[in-house]
Amino acid sequence: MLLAAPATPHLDADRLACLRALERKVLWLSTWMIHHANHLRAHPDGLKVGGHQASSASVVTLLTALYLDTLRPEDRVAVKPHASPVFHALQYLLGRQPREHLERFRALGGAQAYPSRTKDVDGVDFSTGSVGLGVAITLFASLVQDYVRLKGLAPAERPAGRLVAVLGDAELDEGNVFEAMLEGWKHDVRNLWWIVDYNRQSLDAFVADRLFARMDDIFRTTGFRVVVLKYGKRLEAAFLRPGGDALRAWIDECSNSRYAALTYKGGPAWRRALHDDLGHLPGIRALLEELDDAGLHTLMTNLAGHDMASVLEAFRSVTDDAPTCFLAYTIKGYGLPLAGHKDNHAGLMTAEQMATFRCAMGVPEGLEWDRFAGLDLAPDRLAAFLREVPFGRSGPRTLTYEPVAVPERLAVSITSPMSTREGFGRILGELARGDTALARRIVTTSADVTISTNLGGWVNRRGIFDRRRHPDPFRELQVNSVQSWSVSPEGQHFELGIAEHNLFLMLAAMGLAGPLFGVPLLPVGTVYDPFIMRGLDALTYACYQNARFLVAGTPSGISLAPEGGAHQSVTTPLIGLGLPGLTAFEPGYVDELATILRWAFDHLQRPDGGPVYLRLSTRPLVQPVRTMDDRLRTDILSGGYWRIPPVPGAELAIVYAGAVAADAAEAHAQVLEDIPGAGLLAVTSYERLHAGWAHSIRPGPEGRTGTPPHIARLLEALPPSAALVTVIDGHPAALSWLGAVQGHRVYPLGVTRFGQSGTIPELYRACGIDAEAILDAVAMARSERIGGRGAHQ
Ligand SMILES: Cc1ncc(C[n+]2csc(CCOP(=O)(O)OP(=O)(O)O)c2C)c(N)n1
Ligand SMILES: [Mg+2]
Repeated sequence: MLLAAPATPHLDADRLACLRALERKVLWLSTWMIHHANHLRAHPDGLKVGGHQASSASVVTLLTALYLDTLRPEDRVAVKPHASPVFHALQYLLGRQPREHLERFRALGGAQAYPSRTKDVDGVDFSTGSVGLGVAITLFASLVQDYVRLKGLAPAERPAGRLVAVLGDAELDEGNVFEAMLEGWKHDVRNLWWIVDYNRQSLDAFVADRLFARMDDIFRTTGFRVVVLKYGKRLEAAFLRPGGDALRAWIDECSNSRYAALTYKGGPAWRRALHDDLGHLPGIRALLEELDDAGLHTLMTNLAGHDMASVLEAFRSVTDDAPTCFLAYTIKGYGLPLAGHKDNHAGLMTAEQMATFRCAMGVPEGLEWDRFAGLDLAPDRLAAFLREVPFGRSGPRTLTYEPVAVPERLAVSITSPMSTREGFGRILGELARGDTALARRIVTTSADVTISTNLGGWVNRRGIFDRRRHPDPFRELQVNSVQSWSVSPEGQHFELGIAEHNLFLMLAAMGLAGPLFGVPLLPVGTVYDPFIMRGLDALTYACYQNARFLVAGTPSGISLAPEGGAHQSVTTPLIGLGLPGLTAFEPGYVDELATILRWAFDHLQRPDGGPVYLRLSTRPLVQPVRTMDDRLRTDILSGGYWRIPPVPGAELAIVYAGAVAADAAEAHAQVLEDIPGAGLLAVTSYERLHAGWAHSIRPGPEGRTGTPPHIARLLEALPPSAALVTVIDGHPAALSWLGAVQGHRVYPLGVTRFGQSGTIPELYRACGIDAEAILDAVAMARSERIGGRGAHQ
């Protein structure tokens, strides 16, 4: 016996019936997909496949309402990672995901465990997986949408979309979400919907009851409208009956864990609890008598997040562009025997439970993948409904766009001595001067270090972006300053607060402007190199989604000198070397940097391109006077070149990367006195050298092309007995692998402890990367050659 849900007058009954039927199907398909992957596919390695039946069930109504009713093609969505099966089931119903991919959920080439932009075929807008990041990127993507639209860059026929995140409540434990909210508030973010699947459970635990009492304050404080979806239509109707106020108060005061435990236990447990606590009220006694156990359970679990009519009403009630947080009460595992159990996060239904569930869903054996089997509406009617779903008319979710032409060369006036950081500022300053297509598509951003990373010149010319024009009182009052930064919709620089996480999420969002909004941007971000760590998960996330951006890390290494150890980066070369998809360079000289930057602007736009990281230094170096010929250019871009090639049979080479170029050259000049033919090898990208080498030894059609990798061609100039002394202002492992290419002995110098304040000579001495340290290593290499490895000990 069920308590009837009241009709909602302005919701078309036919539409509601279709949505309810399809909601059932989405619950079935997502649960079945996980069950199939775990129980019905062969697993030779014996590993559990996993999948999240409870997390998925929790969000079925919300996602069904969203995808089959609310979303428009221009909207973009980040779906909470553990709802991947629900997302894929919906795309399957819409004809955007082939059945084989569902059958291969969590298998190679099948639907991915967590929605993936790059691996899934059914139009994932934002990858998710590391909780909190998918939420925050929607905020930055909304700012980027404003940017391209206010500049008239977006296709005219394409309306502004909503940026939507459907998130688990525990994602709000991630600090990065709040960092993003503050930044969004500062920038007056619009068109943003965050829909919280508020099941009050995380992986291990129940969300603290007290926490969410504060949550809507936090949202409102940062400019969000909060729409709470708490009780469904049945419960709302029950609250209007005699004793209804007490019933509402009872549920309101019920702790999250008690409510969940009662949900798990079902009708008899609800009856006992209500009888004990409210049985003295005649209205409640009447209710308990009227309903059987199943009806009582349905009533007591009728939260708005599972009530299609309530969800549709809430979504449709928002018609303006104010950022909105929907706090939707749900039950983890709703509709499944896992519902409410405290251990349900990784819980999987047993074969018996699944068989019972299949019967309850009316799905005949053998028709488990059928789109409509077991539903009480005719397949034709449902198919017709699905054909009309607005989101279904999206076309490909990844938009195509024309790349921007990059000139053959980037101009830079090189003075000597000069640092690569200064060179970077000058190249951008030069670009800012001209009204080229390239300059128009560059958008810069920095987390409060615009001036100190030398972006000031660019910003002086191109201005700061904001949705609104701002006056500049300093200029009006004629206060002298080298920074004259106008703030307007024409600006091309996004000024962010210090949070590096936000910087990388912004770069990720900017770097997806092409596929998301049809407008390729060339994002350039700057960050103090050591603080890459501060945003590392977001940088990884950006690379994981193949967002296209360039980030310059500067200052880097102990070469920063007086600023001290907290600001001196040590391990960033290894990040550059190791992050998949990221191409990393550490140029020593400014002409190398100009060559690399030009290449990078092109690489960012290529189908097989990717993001680029430049590790730049504040150390001024005397610049070489030379012509950049094709050979040198190619070598720089391939990762290295002989500044002084070794003579045939030379027994030693000094290999360096970045700002230690001067010390390497000084040591080399001295070495020549004893070893006349010694070589001096400049490494501009340990990452590219390593990638080329790794690729060449990889079996299969992609690798072992027969062409030796660039590093092998360079090192062929040395006999196998030669030694390499490598040096870098960073972790020595960035270069020490070079010995494995041709079997050369390696003496790797670099920084292996945290730095401190001092002068460059003092710090280079202390960390063993100055010319003297290089010469010591050379002496060791020579003695070992005579006496065999270890002879110096
Ligand atoms: C950054 C990060 N930390 C930890 C995890 C592991 N993890 C996966 S889901 C989860 C809890 C999620 O709870 P909630 O967001 O409430 O989602 P629900 O399953 O309840 O819908 C955790 C800790 C993760 N995916 N990402
Ligand atoms: Mg949760």
